[in-house]
Amino acid sequence: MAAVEVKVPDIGDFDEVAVIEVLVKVGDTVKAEQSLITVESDKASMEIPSSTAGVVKEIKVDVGSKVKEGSVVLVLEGEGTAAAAPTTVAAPAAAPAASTPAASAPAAPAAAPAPASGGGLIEIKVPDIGDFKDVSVIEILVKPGDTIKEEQSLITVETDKASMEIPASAAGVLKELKVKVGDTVNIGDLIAIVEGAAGGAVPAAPAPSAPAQAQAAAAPSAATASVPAPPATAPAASAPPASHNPTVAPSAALPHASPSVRKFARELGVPLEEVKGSGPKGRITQEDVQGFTKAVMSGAASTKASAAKAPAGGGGGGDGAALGLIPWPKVDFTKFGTVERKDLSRIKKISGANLHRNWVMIPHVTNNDDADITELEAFRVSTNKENEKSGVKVTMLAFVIKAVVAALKKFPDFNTSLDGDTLVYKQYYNIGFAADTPNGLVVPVLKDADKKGILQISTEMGDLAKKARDGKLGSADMQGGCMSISSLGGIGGTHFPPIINAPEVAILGLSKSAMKPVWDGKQFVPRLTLPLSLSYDHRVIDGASAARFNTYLGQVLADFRRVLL
Ligand code: CAO
Repeated sequence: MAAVEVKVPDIGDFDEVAVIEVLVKVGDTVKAEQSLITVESDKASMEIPSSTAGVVKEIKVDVGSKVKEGSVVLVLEGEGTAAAAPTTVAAPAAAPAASTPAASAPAAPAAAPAPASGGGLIEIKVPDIGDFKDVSVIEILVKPGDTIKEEQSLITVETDKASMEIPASAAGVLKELKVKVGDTVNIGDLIAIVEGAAGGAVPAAPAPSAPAQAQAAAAPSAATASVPAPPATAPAASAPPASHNPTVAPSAALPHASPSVRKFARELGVPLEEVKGSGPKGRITQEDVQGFTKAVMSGAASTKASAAKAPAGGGGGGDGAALGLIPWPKVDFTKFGTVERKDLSRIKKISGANLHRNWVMIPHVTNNDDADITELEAFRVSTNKENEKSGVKVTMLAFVIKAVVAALKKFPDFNTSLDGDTLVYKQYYNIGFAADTPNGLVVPVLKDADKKGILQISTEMGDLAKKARDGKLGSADMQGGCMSISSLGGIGGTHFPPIINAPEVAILGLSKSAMKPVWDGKQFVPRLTLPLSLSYDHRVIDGASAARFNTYLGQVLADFRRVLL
């Protein structure tokens, strides 16, 4: 077991870069090529990988430290044979020839701007980007018709270890873009066609007096002879090149985050520019991305895109393009009569965005049933009479909340949330209820309903409903729900399919109870029936379970003694 110093490899022309993240700690077992630290200059952020496997004995840098080629990052207790590798990392001279030392001529002439068709059109191609293969285009920074300056960034590309911009080597008017977001590109691929400013090809070397390598570090050029080869930094011929290619700059327009955080955000579909960074200088950390995701999923926040795309009725803001739909019809209603325009309330915009996402993303099925509440209603009426003086009014909803808790206990799959391919089972019983307010729909959550009696539930529900109507609900009042109930019983209707309140997996809709003739085996008898509409997430709950849940719910409402069984 030899102690091995892992050093910063050749990072091109960067003198010093700041350590912005230390990704391992003493005692960690690291694999070869695992990222150890993230460093950042004003032009690139990159992760420095380990060239060898081993156990971290000592870390020689902190967040904020400045490092340069040759600085010791950490000391590893290596695994014998690989022990020599770090030395290779830090010593360009030892780098394999395949890693193209900077001093050797890049394949730049091939990437030099060349008239595409002779008439002043210049092809801009992906420059020599070292060992990178199939890098993803994550951003297009220009559009056809734009007048672009030399060295203006055209696209941003990203690997899992580095993000960088590809600039134009020639000024002119952008005639055609040859790539789009999501494409993968390689050295030599055509990015764009530019009509040269002076009607001709732009000189291949924008600053002939500057040494090629230095120039490239300052302004990597997509199509000029000044594009350098990547520095000789590969720890091994097969090593990932990400940390070794500071020859292209990261997007200034991109939020401040390391490549791995960027990748993490992209996998979750999180718009990084909407995430507030809590790291130094506002850098976005993995925890920030997780926090944002949780806030969106719980309904406490929404992304700009979802808010814009989910106006009531599906029209207006969203064009449906994301779903491959034809655009929302644009109609000049004034052609047919007088109209008045009113902006949606803030609550409507937020709830609309959430409802839209839930409707689109959750495969809903609704199971309809009727509960016989004849006896329960009689009990409710007598309870209200007895408690008249207390001022607490008990409605059917309080009993339904208790019955739902009993059903959740019997069918725990309904008290879950999906987290990727994992189901999170909750061992608490918080029930949300939709409340109609002058400004729109909100869903306060009644906490620990299993521990409360009907009178306490009725009191708390009344308080929460009042707070809702007064616009005074705090975000804590609306968080932590297990399942929601939407009661239209006080208004009317028979059955309706309520929309699940993600990340919950089921919602119960209540409609107006009515006297119905029910066959008791000998005759029809009048029974008060309460319509139950149970919408469930079919990814989590199958139809048979839903039918059992709804049936059990009806049985409990018909006779609460069932809960004791
Ligand atoms: N069948 C028949 N009558 C019912 C009933 C039912 N299922 N549920 C309630 N009622 C009666 C109540 O007993 C009460 O009668 P009285 O006035 O004679 O006492 C009356 O309807 C009004 O009840 P309520 O609405 O004040 O009380 P609640 O506990 O049933 O509901 C709340 C409280 C906050 C949920 C409700 O006021 C509300 O906002 N409902 C609308 C929810 C909603 O908008 N859902 C749709 C969401 S999706 O767009």
